[in-house]
Amino acid sequence: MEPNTRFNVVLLGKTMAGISASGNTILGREAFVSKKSSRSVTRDVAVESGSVGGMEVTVYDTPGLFNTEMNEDEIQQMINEEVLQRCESGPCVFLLVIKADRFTEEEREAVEKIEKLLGDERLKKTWILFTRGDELEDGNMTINEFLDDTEELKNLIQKYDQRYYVFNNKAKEQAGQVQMLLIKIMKSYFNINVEEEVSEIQNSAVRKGLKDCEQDKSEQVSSLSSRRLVLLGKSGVGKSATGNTILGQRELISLQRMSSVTSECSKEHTTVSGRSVTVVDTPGFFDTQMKPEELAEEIARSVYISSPGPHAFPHCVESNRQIH
Ligand SMILES: Nc1nc2c(ncn2[C@@H]2O[C@H](COP(=O)(O)OP(=O)(O)OP(=O)(O)O)[C@@H](O)[C@H]2O)c(=O)[nH]1
Ligand SMILES: [Mg+2]
Repeated sequence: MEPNTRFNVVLLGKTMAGISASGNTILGREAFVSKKSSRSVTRDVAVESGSVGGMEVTVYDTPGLFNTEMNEDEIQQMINEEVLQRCESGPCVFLLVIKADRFTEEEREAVEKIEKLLGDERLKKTWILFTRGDELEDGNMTINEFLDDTEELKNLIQKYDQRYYVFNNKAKEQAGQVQMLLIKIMKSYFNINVEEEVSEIQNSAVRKGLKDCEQDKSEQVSSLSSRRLVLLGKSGVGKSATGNTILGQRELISLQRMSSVTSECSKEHTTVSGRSVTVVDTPGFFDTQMKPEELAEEIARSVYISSPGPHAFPHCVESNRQIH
């Protein structure tokens, strides 16, 4: 990702799935018209931008399939010309919006049509975005329990290599769920496959101290090659301290303050269990005092300086806090 490029997020789905509402949740404002109606509300592509957790994001809202006001050819042509031919000038992700509700024949057909419209290459950058997380919660159901109930949805998620997320578009506080989605998308965008393995090493290092961890993991990790980690997270959660723990040294400045101490990315190397580890510390992702453009540029630079690209983006959160 080049510094200063906007991250394009394209929302697609069946009418009434909550496409426009999800766009509003992402941007944190009423950017698109979203309402209950007997007729399809969105009849044009709408494009709005904003800063999300310091990242400049452009969101594309689209008319939903099985629209009551437009025919399928008209919708598909509009999406093709006004979205697909434009959104890929920069980094781009597609969100296929599905109601976390009964998966009917129409829902299945809508998914198939969108998949056809996107084509195989774009599908690799496509996530399933379930809406109505609030209704799942009301029914005391986790998303996993919901998916387990429907074989078709379970298979769908598997086909998308577990790239799915749940939105509650009615939540009062929405920033957390959006930031989490964005981080997941970024991790996947840079094709990170070994995150769990690395974060397990990192967690052990944090929990037990680097020495114990080395003993525990030495057999498991000795055959693995070098690793590059980019630390992301809210200001003040301990990214630099985590980096120091992994590195076993005090190279990255760590101070307990509310404002962001790290205003530039820094990179350090060490050897953990015979493996070379590079840690890139980043400015606080969310509530830093840096300007959004500067922050986006710094985070993009962190990816660049971990060249040829990071293996993982450990996302630091305080252990007593949860982001839903
Ligand atoms: N409870 C709940 N309602 C939601 C959620 N997301 C969307 N809705 C509601 O679903 C209805 C349709 O939402 P929209 O965002 O307008 O749906 P759309 O897919 O853009 O629909 P069209 O533009 O009409 O094709 C609205 O009444 C929303 O308030 C959600 O997460 N929870
Ligand atoms: Mg809409």
